Amino acid sequence: MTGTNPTPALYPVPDAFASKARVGSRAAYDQLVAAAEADYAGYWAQHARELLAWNKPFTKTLDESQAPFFKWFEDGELNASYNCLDRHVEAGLGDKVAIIFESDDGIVSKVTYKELLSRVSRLANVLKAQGVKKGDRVVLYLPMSVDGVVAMQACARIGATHSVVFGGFSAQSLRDRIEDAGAVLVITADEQKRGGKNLPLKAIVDEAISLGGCDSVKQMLVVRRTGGSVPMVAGRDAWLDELTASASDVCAPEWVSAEHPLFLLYTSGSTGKPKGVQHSTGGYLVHATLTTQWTFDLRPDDVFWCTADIGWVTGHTYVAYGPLSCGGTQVVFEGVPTYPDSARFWRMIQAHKVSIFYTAPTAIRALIKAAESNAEVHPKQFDLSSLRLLGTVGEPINPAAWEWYHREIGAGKCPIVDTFWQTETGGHMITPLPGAHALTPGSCTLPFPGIDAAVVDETGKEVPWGQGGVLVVRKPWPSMIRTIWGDPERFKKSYYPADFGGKYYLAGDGAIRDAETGYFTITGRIDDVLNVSGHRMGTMEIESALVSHPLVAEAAVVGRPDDLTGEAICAFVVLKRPRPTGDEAKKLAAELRNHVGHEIGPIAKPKDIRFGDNLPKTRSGKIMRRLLRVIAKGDAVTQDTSTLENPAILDQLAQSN
Ligand code: 7RM
Repeated sequence: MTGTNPTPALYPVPDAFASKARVGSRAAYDQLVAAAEADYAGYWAQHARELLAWNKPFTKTLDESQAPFFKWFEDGELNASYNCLDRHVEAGLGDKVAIIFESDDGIVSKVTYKELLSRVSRLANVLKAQGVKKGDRVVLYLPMSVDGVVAMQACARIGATHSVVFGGFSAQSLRDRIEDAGAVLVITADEQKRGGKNLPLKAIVDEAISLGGCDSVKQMLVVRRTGGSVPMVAGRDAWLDELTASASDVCAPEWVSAEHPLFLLYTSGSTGKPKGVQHSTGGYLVHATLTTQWTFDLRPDDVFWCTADIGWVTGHTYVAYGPLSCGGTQVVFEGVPTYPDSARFWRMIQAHKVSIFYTAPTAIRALIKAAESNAEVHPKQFDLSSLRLLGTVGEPINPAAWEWYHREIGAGKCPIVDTFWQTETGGHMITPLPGAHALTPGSCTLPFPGIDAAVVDETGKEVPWGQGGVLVVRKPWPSMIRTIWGDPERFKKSYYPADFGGKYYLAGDGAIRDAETGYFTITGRIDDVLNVSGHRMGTMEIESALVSHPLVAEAAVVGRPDDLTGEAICAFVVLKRPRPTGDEAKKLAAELRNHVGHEIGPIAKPKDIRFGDNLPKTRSGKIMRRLLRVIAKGDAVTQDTSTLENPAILDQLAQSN
């Protein structure tokens, strides 16, 4: 799948789609690209003015004087929540449904724009009453819920910077994020419901705080979700519904500079601890809005459904901000695709007449497998005729899964937008515009108009089409990461390394352009970041978690291809005691897996754990991860191993599975 150039079996744009699309032809796309090239700042300024309501217009578009710390629309003032809510209510859309919420147990509720504004305003007033001020950080550890969206919007309304932590992260991970962000308040829920189970949330926040380093946290607000009993700390904890009930539902938005940090979102890097990616208000919202309009072609009568959790960037841009900024109607789903059975998505598309559906390749692959073994959960049992556009995100989609998605879900008539982007990019970077681009399975096609993406060699020189290289973005763009919270040096080193003269944004992915069409295919990460089921994991993070176990002397983590999850985590472990075999090895592997789950979260648990007497190392002591990747895959090592300190270990590790 990765590393290969797809055969250009092109799917033309369906006429029925193109004739109504916002960007309705390749010529229209080319014109937009040309407009951005001719007057880069002017292009973005025009969109920023047209797409958003500004309390104070900006006079300067792009400030490059402190590159790579770029600023966009800096002297302009706006409020993200005003743009997502008030302006639609003022335009007469108050009774339009903003969110169709379906709970894990199948209960559906609808929230209009007017109601959403009122809930956001109440919570915003509560936050103010608790002493939260503009610029303060608020950590959200919440289920996928209307409350989650409301909490994000309420922070934005008062100028507080939210940092959502995915509800699957452990107490330790949560603690690290609370401490790094210096959060003053945490919003959580008693419990969350996923797949028919009640899972703790508040208890994990309590544990996180008990681990120390969270002195910045003064208050905790608790959403009542399951009614499960949770201990409340007097003077610190309060039930959110009790406070919002008596709060005013009018709260004037706090106008902030376009550069004001809207949110931090922690993501894995190749080294050390997760980094707090800082996003702006103005530039971020411009791109969230524009991509929702062009990539998804969102229209007033669409029902949009992005299945991503608000704990990930996709749930920020294409749940909490983009669709609301556009005044759209969207589905928000609390549960998982496999509960009560693997037809959940298809049943929901049918029930809510979803017209635009956006999900991850890993979910598609799992549902293909389920449909193939059980006819009852096959999508053909359901009426999916409301669909007009499909999308994928998070990892490369293998052409076979793409074809199935296109045929079985899209009835062969819905374009698929394979959107490449990252936490750091804020919104789509390379993606089809569905009315403009013929599609090739496995290719994210061409850069979004105004995004100057290129494939270069180590010296920063563009490579010819058909030749693989490193993906970079040559010009700053409005929704780009502003810095890593508290660590500007790391921001520079990670994204603007000196290798490319410090001029290009380094995405951390490899890419190749098709020799004929110039279409991009992402070939995967070029650093020590793994992508498991579309979740980003740093190998170093997992290694640190493993070596924090008292029995572990040394660990090396690599990825290996996996049919279902894209990549799987494979850990090579050396214990402080003799290498275990048989049942003892199984028992210890289970223990280490749980340990990693406890340290980081279940998504980081290694699929394979292989024990060795030691690890393959160079004479200077470097672990040869390249060789471990070969072994993890089950391939024979054919590389020259003469520089190894201990070549015999390779045979032992190869047999350790
Ligand atoms: C949105 C998101 C980013 C990493 C990125 C890639 C991979 C994302 C695609 C993709 C191939 C895609 N943010 N990635 N989308 N690879 N095709 N359409 O996923 O920060 O969590 O991950 O995900 O490696 O660098 S993320």
